[in-house]
Amino acid sequence: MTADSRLLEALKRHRVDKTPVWIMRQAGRYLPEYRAVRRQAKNFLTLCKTPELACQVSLQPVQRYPLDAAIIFSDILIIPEAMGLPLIFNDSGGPVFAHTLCSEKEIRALPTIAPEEQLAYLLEAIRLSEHELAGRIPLIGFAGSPWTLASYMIEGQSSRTFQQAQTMLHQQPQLMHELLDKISVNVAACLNAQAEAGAQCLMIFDTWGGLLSAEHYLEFSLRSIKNVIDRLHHQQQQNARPCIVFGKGNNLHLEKIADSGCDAIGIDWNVDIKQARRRVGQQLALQGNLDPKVLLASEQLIVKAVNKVLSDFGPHPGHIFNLGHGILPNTDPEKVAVMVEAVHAFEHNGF
Ligand code: 1CP
Repeated sequence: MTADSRLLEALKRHRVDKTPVWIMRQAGRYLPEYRAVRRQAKNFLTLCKTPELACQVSLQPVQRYPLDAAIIFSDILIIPEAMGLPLIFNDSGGPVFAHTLCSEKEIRALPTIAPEEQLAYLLEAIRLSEHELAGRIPLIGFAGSPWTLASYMIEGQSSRTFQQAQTMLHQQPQLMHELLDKISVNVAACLNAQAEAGAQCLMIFDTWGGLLSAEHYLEFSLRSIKNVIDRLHHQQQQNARPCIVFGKGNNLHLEKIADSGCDAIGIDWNVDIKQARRRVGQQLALQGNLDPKVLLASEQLIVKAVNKVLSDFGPHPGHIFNLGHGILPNTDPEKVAVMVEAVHAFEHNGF
């Protein structure tokens, strides 16, 4: 079986020869070759907006390791930027919006974007990467969940609690819904355009859904994710690309996420993967969930932890190995090689 079919087959819950593996944030700061290109580009957004460079860094991890997927190098915050919010990345790499959304008037005035125009650089980077990959492995396109994007647009920067966004949700829930609906339309348009440009799999990063209470998660985060997925299905019809929904802190809601129409759920390292599979495994695939900090340990401990995730999942179809969140910038690239090799070497007893 070629690596090309491995990820896509696992997403259909078909049996595969080896568990497919890729790594969230695999193109990034832990790789010296990434840091070199990043220095050359001077700033992070220029890197995202220069298709040749974005293609080059998307391919770096798959040139170094036998990974089963590439992910296009970009960022979730390019959609808010395309919606008119000027974005900068400060020296430590953190995003900052110069102007934050606060009034009803501003939210009502937010535009519907045309990805072919405002995100032309992303679509070109996908076409270039697809050309270079030449069908060897699939390319993943992605976007942030509407709630996660709204959180940054209201807060203006990263935060542990996103209090401004939470305040709007609690004081003006209707306005929050309006904002989420506007973002959902743009997220779906961006994902559909990425599929059209050649991405064979799509992923939604719901990084901050876990900050919400159970009730609010369903009403504000999952509802808008479902809105996005409905629009993907509607526009892609026969040729639908599989969609993975990753959520940090989503353990409570796996059954509900499984009903959203996605093909796989990405789980973080706090989820018990054995139980998660029992809860939803008959319905869709699971992606995850090695603690990224394990890659700071010795080689022996890494192999042991990889084997535990795989044996906990068990000899069932529908597993995509990944970390439970993005790889840490201080990870030794040699340790990543150990992890990838251990995943591919693993054999379930009796198979
Ligand atoms: O200077 C640098 O190199 C900046 C570091 C960096 C990188 C490498 C940022 C800034 N973004 C990225 C790339 C990126 N972002 C990818 C690349 C593809 C890959 O190899 O996986 C992806 C998928 C993202 C997605 C992303 N950006 C998310 C969701 C995923 C997650 O980790 O939960 C989020 C929340 C962002 C916002 C963002 N962009 C950059 C940073 C440091 C952050 C996080 C800010 C925060 O902690 O709130």
